[in-house]
Amino acid sequence: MQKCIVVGEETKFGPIPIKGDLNDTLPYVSKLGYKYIELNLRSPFTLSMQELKNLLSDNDLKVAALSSGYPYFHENVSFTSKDSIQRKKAIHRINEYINLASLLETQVIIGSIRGTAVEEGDYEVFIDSLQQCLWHAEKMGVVLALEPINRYEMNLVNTVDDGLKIIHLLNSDNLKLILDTFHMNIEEKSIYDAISTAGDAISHFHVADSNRKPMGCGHLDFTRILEVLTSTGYNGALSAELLPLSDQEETVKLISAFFEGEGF
Ligand code: LER
Ligand code: MN
Repeated sequence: MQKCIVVGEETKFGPIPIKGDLNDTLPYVSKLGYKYIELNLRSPFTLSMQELKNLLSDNDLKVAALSSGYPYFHENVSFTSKDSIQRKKAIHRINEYINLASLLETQVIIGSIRGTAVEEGDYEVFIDSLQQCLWHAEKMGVVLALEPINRYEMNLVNTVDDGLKIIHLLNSDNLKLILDTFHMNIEEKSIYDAISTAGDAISHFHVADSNRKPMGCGHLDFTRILEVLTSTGYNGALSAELLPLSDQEETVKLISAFFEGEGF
């Protein structure tokens, strides 16, 4: 497994430990010793492809996953939008992230973009949108990582079982799960069993403590979580997606202390 940290541009989405201009943040995380980042971009076109590639290679960084929540938080579009033009826009925007992911050889997280089911039939609409993106992802050789998210944020796909049901339904090697310890702590009967059940469907992993603060600030047992995760054969990134404390340096210090303590 590799230590990883979420880096993003300014957005309404809170749990990004390092926010700001990528020209400043990428050199910063590289100096902190990270080789992998998760990128939360306002748009796949924030930087030209060449600029982004140069910035990554100059700082010896690889992208473990691309977040894709920006169109949901800032453009008011989702996979379940009532207005079909808005829904098509959400699909189109995710397909643009898929195109970028293909060039960066990474995966795309499918989280908040799912939107909310409000009436009968909305689940099917969500599945239809996801299927359309999945066809594009298959064509581009990109994995979509579906994230179970807790009920206070979303009502579509809260648990690992919900996610696995969709994986079985759509039956594609390009559809996987990203698990998040913060959400699992709210939704799962046992975080450990949920990780084991997800098994080789896991393609990415978010770490945050029970209160979504840096690991060590809450009550999750990360040593045991990592033991179970290792036993599934997972060898991807452990990505710190968490709420920054008021002091960014302190946040980064706590994340580093966690990774060091776990032998990274
Ligand atoms: C995104 O990775 C996440 O965990 C969600 O809380 C997004 O709303
Ligand atoms: Mn997450």
